[in-house]
Amino acid sequence: MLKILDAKVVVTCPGRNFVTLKITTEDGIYGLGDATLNGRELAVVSYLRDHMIPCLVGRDAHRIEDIWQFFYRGSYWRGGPVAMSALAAVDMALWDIKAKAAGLPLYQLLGGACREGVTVYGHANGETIEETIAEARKYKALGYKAIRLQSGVPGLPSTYGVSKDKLFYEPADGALPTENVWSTPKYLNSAPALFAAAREALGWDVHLLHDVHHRLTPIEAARLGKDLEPYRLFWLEDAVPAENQAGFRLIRQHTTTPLAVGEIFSGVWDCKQLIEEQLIDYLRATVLHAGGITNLRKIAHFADLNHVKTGCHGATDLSPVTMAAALHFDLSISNFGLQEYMRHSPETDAVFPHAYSFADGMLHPGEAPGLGVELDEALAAKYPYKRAYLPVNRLEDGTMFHW
Ligand code: GCO
Ligand code: MG
Repeated sequence: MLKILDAKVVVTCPGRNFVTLKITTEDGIYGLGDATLNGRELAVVSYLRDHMIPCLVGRDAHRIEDIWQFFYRGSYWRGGPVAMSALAAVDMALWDIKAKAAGLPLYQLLGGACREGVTVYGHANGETIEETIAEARKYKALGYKAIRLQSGVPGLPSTYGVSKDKLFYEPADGALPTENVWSTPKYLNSAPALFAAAREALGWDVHLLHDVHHRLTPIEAARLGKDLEPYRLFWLEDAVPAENQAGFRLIRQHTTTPLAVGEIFSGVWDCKQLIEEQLIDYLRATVLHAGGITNLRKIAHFADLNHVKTGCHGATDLSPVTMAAALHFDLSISNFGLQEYMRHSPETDAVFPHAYSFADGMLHPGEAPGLGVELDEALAAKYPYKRAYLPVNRLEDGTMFHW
């Protein structure tokens, strides 16, 4: 028995908001879990503080599956991003504790390494095609084997994925939501040209990816997939909003461009049909928003049976705690595909010192016991929470649209 003595939530904003759960046991071992839900951070804080922590204290930290079931099956109102992010934070912290108690890096408890490292993709973006390609060249020079390309859409004032700061992309940019403008015809006319130019300039020995950010209908996505086929994308991400899983059938019938989806999924019920019918190639669900390592492992095993690989979300709104958890997970599963990696700012890295490191296009979680991430609480306290929203999107005629 490794009794849980206490649990607390730390909110910090070293450039952006992060919510961290720290669970401490009677033996003095503690574990960290990330509970950050971009733009809705304080809802998860309340879920943890007001509803979960009172039930955690006194339990045996070793009983991870039972605690997971207690909070999932045991709550009448279950699922959804707020509850599943809170549950993920508890789960990550418990795995951190268990691995620290065993004196092993977490991936060893998950079955050991299936590969030498975790291949990652970086983000190259620019206002113009030329700018985007110049950025992609920098990633190639750093050793990246896979690069996501996003470029400005001519005729639109701003475009998803094209940041002011090339290195540290941060979409949650306003104390109230920023309003963007979108045009599907303009986008569909410009996206294939980016990849034609990129193949010409970068060659074929680098994987190229693209994120549509949920903005097309299935038939539009089918057309884009077909237009991009000559450029052999590694994946086309979030081509349509995924609420209607059957909608992917139509895209699938028309194109061989590999499909990825799932960064906003909270669990298997968001992707059961997508996996079962093999309508996607890569599942982007994360340890954080999909209920923790315990839950994501089950989903990944189910995906493996259906020829679907993983491609965990790894944007900067997931803290280094999630990045570490993802790396241990990625290293240990058989059907790993690719991991997203957007570097955190130096301020964030200082608040969360970590054992993972990048070399030759791969990340490795390191050999520190547990997740291998610390939280510098004194430094965290110097960066108080700042309200920040993700943008919203309207069509050119003013109609509210997906962001
Ligand atoms: C990605 C994502 C992010 C999200 C962000 C929202 O592929 O990395 O689309 O950029 O927009 O994580 O919170
Ligand atoms: Mg995305």
